[in-house]
Amino acid sequence: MACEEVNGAAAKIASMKIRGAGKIARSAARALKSCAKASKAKNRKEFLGELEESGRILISARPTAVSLPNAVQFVLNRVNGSRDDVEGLRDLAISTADTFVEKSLKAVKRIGEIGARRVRDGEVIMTHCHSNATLSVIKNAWEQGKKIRVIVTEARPRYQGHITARILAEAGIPCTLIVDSAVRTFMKGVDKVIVGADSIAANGAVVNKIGTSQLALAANEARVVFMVAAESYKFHPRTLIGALVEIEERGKEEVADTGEFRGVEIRNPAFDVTPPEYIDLIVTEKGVIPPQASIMIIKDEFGWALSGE
Ligand code: RUB
Repeated sequence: MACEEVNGAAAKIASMKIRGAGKIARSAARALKSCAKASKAKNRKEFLGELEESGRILISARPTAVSLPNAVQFVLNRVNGSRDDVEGLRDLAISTADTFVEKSLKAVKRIGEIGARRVRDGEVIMTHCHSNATLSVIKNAWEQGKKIRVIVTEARPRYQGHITARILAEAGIPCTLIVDSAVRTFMKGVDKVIVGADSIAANGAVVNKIGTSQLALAANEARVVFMVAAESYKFHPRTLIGALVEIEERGKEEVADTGEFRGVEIRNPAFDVTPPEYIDLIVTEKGVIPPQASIMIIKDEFGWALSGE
């Protein structure tokens, strides 16, 4: 049986109280840590079974951000690989979950430092939705004294752009909030688009909040640099062997009052895919890569041999 924290974290991820690929990953690692701490398992088999089950519950909370299964696998792979008794496994699960969270936070910070080098004084940046990796780049550039300005899309239907706009305003960074459909109108005055990622495929395609690919198209048309800020655990190992990233379709009621639109089909895909041709660079904590080098990050992070294949 999974512990309360695991069920609680899974429910918060599903309802988007916890959201954004990085935060989702860290909360899953923390939930596994709580599960390990609280476990009353009497032997290895029971302990590993509980952790496996908790991992399954967490992974099934939301399908698109690969950071979630990657975080769970990070902990499970290490624990499964140990021959220790229950107490040893417990300590290992706790320390591995802590390591994941620490590595993740460091990665976001490092992406900020590396990405900010690509931002020039006076630039206008456009971003979409709310991405902590993107904000790390923007805040770093600002703290370096670069007088940047940010255009933020609202990101219907959940308006995560409002979160970004508030954070930028609190930091004193000039920002303009626009509706999603105004992207092309504003693109002419933009120097760089920076967005986050939920999953990056082996071919460099980036899965991110619905509407991201529209920004990419408009940026391509206006010859504006399109940059993605993403930690290496956002790269999807199974795309190496042809797996497709599942695009989450959320409830219709997020889009409109269903009672008012009887007989109308309402669709609500939460993410879309931006092909590598529209992406100039991906900033990871390991450095800047062209999207076509995504396969190297996957190899470096996960190896060629994928578990379960
Ligand atoms: C959030 C979203 C973000 C990425 C990256 O979607 O698409 O751009 O998750 O975020 P949702 P971060 O709000 O549906 O979770 O850089 O913070 O990991």
